[in-house]
Amino acid sequence: VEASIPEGQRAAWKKFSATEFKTKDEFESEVVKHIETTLARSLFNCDEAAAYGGVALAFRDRLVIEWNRTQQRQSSADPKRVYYLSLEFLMGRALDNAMLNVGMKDVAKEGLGELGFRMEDVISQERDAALGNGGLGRLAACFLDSLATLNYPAWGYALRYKYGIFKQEIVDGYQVEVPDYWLDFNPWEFPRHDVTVDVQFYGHVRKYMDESGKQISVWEDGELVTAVAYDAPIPGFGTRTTNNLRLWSSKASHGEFDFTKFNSGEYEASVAEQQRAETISAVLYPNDSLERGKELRLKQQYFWCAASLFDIVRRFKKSRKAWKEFPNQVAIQLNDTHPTLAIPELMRILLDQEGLEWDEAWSIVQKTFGYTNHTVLPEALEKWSVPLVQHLLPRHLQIIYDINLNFMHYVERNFPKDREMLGRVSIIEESTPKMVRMAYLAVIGSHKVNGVAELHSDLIKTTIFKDFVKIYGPDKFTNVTNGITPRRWLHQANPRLSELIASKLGGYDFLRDLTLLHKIEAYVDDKEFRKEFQEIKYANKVRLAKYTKEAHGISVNPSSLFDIQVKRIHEYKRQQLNIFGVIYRYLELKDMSPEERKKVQPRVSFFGGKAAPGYWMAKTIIHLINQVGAVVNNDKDIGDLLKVVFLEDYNVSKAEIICPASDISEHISTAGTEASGTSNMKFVLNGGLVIGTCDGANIEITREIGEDNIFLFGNLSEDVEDLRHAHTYSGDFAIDPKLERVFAVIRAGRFGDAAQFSALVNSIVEHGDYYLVSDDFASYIDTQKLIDAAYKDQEAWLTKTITSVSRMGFFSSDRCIDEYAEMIWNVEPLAPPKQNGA
Ligand code: CBF
Repeated sequence: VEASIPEGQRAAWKKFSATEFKTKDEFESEVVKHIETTLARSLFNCDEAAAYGGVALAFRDRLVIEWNRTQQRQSSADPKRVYYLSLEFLMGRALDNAMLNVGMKDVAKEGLGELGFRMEDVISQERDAALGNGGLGRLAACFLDSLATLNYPAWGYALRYKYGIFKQEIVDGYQVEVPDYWLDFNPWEFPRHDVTVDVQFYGHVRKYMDESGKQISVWEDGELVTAVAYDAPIPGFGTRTTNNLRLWSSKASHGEFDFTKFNSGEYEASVAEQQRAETISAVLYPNDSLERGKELRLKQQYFWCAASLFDIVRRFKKSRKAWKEFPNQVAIQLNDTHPTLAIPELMRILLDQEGLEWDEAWSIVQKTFGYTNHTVLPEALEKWSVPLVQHLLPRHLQIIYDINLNFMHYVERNFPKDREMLGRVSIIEESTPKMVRMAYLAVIGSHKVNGVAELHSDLIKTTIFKDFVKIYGPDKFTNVTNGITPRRWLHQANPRLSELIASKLGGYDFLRDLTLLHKIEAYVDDKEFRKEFQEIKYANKVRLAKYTKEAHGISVNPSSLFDIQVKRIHEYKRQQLNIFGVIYRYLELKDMSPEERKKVQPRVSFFGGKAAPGYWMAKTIIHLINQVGAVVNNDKDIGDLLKVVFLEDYNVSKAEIICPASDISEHISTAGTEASGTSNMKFVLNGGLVIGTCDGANIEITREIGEDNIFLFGNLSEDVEDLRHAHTYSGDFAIDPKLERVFAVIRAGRFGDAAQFSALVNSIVEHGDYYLVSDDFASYIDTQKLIDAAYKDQEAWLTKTITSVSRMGFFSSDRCIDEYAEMIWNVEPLAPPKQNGA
């Protein structure tokens, strides 16, 4: 490693090199120092927010020491590295995670007590880093945690959005979006003003022949925007490896401020360029499984890909290895199609800047990239219009056309009889305007393509990528079933359960090897264990009930069955099925005599999740949920028998309170639409059961925990297309009578102005019921009845939950990362050297 301090002065450096706090007193001294100096507060004006700042900075110092060491170790060993390109990293809060991974939380808790603060209050001051929409972004965050924990040399690359996903407020039952100023105080990031990349847009391409007759392409003119790196340390658990998440922020390339314009009185123009440049990294597009092509989004994608690739190539070139070694040093994973422009960008670098021939460059590119598909929904598959790409990235469009031409030749040679195949698989869709199909480009430019659960990986091979399986053979396609990090989703979210498990397994090794959980199945009949397990669930329900009261003023009884559906609001996830089911339950309760009601299992239906701001139907579903809540929760006949709660602004830190508190959680997507789902895993790992369709990872969860421990219902994915066809063409599509009853009361205005909900109802009654709500309604209601009955037998229920937890070992994101490393990346861990006593 190159060092800037000369040999003679290193002794002094080593003597004064930063050290970690090791005792309570040292911790307190660090906290007070940071509060008094870094934050300029004192004994007399230190609130919880300042205390959070002091503690976060004290822990950050510890992190940074290991982070520097890890980066030095990786630079000198120069192993193959993984680069995870994801436009979203839904990190949540960092402090609690840092304390767990770095250790010393107990010491800190005691020290904080001495300084006059409670740890929980301080932790809750932190704002979520909400740089993601939902499952895809949270998966990326779990993967970073696992990569560091397993000592893989890995970097995450994304954008430093000034505003993360919007904050959701519910006003009169409607979702209202307000900005999330998460960067107001963020102690976890380090601006690297010396690490910048100038990214080019627009302009034109000039071609000429050099002396040797080789055609040269030069991308000229246009506009430059500077990418500035901001780094965040990602600590592993039980290891000193601390990896890096690099986020790019955009700024004008010619400085922030144009003095000439200012001096001539053009005050607004003097900062306009800066504002235009900053817009690129200003907002996270708040869409999940729904792509809307906007020029700014394409700009974001290229800006991020170009800066990241420049950085990756710069690091590779330091090793002075030959270009053919690039894929042996670099594995780039494309998290969905969002980073697909990295493929033509790497081609551009290799061809135009490094002078490689096409074939060599293309072989390097294909060996370097892997692509993860996260959805088969047609509306979520990205396409960009050719004129837009031509305008913004003229050289890339040429490269994409060349990639396509070579690919077309290949297909033509291998499938000369299947003329239509060319049109079907072409990267360019011959529409008006022509479109670039990003998923096809990602498949063609990668050596492996994976889905995220078994059913999903099978489906992509028989639907969207069917032709590509014929072209490349099945081996190019693989499956890596998603997982979650047990550090956050068990230990942090549910410390008491984690402690109980540790007490039986003789320590916390299960947090690094989740398959060890199987050993707790031996305690399924152990009275003490059962009692404590049940008490923990109850305490977690009390915690959620307290939160519900504080945040929403709604009292819920923790002895009720807690039924939870939290995730993005989307028709395919079918929150509408759930709320229609709640209405049906309400009508049945209303029909009952007081005596009959006494026999009923009380239930609280919790919902949570954001709707994309432009997705009207999803917003209507939120509105209906809130309207139903307003009626049901105030109905004296009903009392505690049924409550409906919409938990506002669902995010990662709230999920940490919500997931441990469920008895039942709902994962009820139309079969074949949810690629995997990961909250299903979080709920089961925390001792809740699932009502679900045969979709995504529900299927593998069933395989692992056993059919007796899950409540499955609904049509199967293989029948979905036929049912849809029948709705449209057979003419005898009849709405389920129970659902019809629900619609009748909605139409009668029981939950407010019926007109507000007519589009939602009509999507089922008149417009073909694409998501099969009516087809699955009866089986959903019947299954909910089974759940009520099963819950009455608390002992049997407890056995199911304990058994399920013990069988969840497969769903650790550590397992996923090892699978990616072996099947896709071909990378090895680089463990830190053992320290004394470690
Ligand atoms: O693979 C992670 C998750 O990604 C999505 O959220 C996505 O954005 N496409 C899917 O909808 C989830 O099923 C999946 O778990």
